[in-house]
Amino acid sequence: EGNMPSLAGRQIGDGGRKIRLGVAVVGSESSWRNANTESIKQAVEQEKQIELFMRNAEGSQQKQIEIIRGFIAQQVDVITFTPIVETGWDEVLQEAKQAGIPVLLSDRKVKVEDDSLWTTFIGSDFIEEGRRAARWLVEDTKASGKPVRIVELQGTPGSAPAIERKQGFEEVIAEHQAMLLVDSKIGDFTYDSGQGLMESILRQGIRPDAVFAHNDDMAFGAIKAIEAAGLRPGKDIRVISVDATKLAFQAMMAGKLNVSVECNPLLGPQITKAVKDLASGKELPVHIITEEGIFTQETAHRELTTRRY
Ligand code: GYE
Repeated sequence: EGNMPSLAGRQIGDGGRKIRLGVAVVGSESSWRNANTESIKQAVEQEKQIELFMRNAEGSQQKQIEIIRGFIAQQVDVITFTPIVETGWDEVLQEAKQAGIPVLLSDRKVKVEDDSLWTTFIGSDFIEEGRRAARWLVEDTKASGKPVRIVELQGTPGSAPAIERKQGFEEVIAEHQAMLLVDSKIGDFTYDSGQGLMESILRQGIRPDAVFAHNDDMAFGAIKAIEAAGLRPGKDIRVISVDATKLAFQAMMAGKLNVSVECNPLLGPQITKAVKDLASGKELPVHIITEEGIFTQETAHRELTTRRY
């Protein structure tokens, strides 16, 4: 930990100039993402101590690397970014470290040789989210005693949430003989990818008992495709997703989505707190993990009124 960049003694924050925070968001692929970006903006707006430089990588790792390089050249005090994929960050994070700029990972993790290249990860436990999705399905189907044929719609290849949701889901279904993953397709967390993948699955004549989509938007696309094929989503084919956005609650209340595992996008306040702690020389924990639940059609009603995203 000793070689971590430190802001102490730079005369920023309390009593000094503002803390310059560079944020490189990953894109605008889903409603979860839009809520996450908005949360960061709003949290910083409420902080008189922090000045925000926010840029959107629009789904491109190359662009995100360029944005981070721009922040380094601009000499921001802290960099926060959501790595679109896990790998390929060693070089640019080395550059940030050499410039003495601490890096906070927001929402998604990285795999790098040297973990001292980043300071703190703030976000969810994606493996647990995958397990929760699978556990629900095991519970919901166990009375039937029949095999459960599952198709999976994966998020952006190489991204932490796609890798880890798959891992957690598979870990649980492996313990149950009746659970059969008959197909797993690669999408990108968008509505369109969910729709297109589900269409092609159904066109091949596959009629699964359940679809596990790695996020709500892909599940909504899949729901559309299931309906277009004359089947009833939520009944003929169970639909399971992750995120639990407002639209997911509406889909659950309409009976089309069976369950959504919560993934909280409202990370802004934790990020601004971490930035202020850094500026005042406090040591940050390596992981700041969000607490989350799971919502079904039975509990959707209660939550819908209070959901902000
Ligand atoms: O589940 C999905 C988004 O990284 C947790 O990215 C995030 C995921 C989220 O596009 O909707």
